[in-house]
Amino acid sequence: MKTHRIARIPGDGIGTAVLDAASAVLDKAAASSGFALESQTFPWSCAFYKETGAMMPADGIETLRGFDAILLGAVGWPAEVPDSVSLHGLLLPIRKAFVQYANVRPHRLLPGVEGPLREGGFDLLCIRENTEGEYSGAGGRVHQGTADEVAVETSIFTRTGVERILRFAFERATERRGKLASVTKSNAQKHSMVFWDEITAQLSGEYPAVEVTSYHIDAMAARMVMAPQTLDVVVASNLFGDILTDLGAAIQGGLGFAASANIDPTRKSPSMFEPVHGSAPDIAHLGIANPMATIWSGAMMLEHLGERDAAARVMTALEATTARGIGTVPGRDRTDAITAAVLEALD
Ligand code: GGG
Repeated sequence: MKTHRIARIPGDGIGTAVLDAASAVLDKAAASSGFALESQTFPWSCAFYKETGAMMPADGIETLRGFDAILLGAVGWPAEVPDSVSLHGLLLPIRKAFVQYANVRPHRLLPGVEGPLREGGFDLLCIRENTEGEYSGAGGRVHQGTADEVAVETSIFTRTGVERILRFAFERATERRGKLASVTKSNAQKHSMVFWDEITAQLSGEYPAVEVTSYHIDAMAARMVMAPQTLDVVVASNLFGDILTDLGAAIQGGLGFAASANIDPTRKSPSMFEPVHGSAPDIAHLGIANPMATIWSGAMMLEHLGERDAAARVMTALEATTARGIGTVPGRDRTDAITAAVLEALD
């Protein structure tokens, strides 16, 4: 039987609950589609950091390299571990080491889910640059603790990095409705963002079927709220993409619905699939975490692994569940009940 090797990293807070839910659904879809998911679970998390002083072992990246894909829950918490440690100690090194330069985040309303907007019909795909930009980690602090203290955080944009994410976005727009929105703040940031705009203009000649519009981040934030139905593919830098996709989650009904895929388009390394949301420690022990985003991320993983039929069946089951009104209101239904309903819809 065809087998895909999956590294599971539940992480912190609600990460375990949502990952267990997704694994139950994905395993069932695999079994009925004639393949298997051979999963190994790694306890790498903030709790692991508290015990060992690191978010993952020194050979963590090499361990993950032996897998076909990584499924991650959420990191961040307990509070005494700074968020920057969880991000720079686990998520960002994985994205960078495996050149997962495209963070793909779909935003649309599932049936039965009421977003906060009056016009519900939108279907947009955010592509976030995932390996450089504002999250490069370059910078430092001097004169700490004094009145002269200075902190510098340097954004790094390379031609290779910008060109490859823009090409990826142009290609997604070509496959979809042929519209690409490129997001910068090039009126204020006159080096990196002007560079991004120039490369967008250079590439647009190679994709004549794609209509490209450049937006400033502030205008795009307003457009995603006021007129998301006018958008198809949206591409942005690491920080801007991170912020816009929480906004995308909000218009699709909440963070419980926002899925994501950290993709290495060359397929030389494992890609990583995770919900957009964090560890939500305030609800971690209440049993009410919404597993929809993680199940959807799992469907994206199956699609990436070439299991198109199983991926489509998982999405159909997810949509059948929300169409029944299950899991559609944040905090109302229990994680177990939502998972059971998705499993039942997979029959
Ligand atoms: N679901 C993954 C998670 O815990 N994300 C928390 C977070 O802060 N992510 C920031 C990022 O995606 O760059």
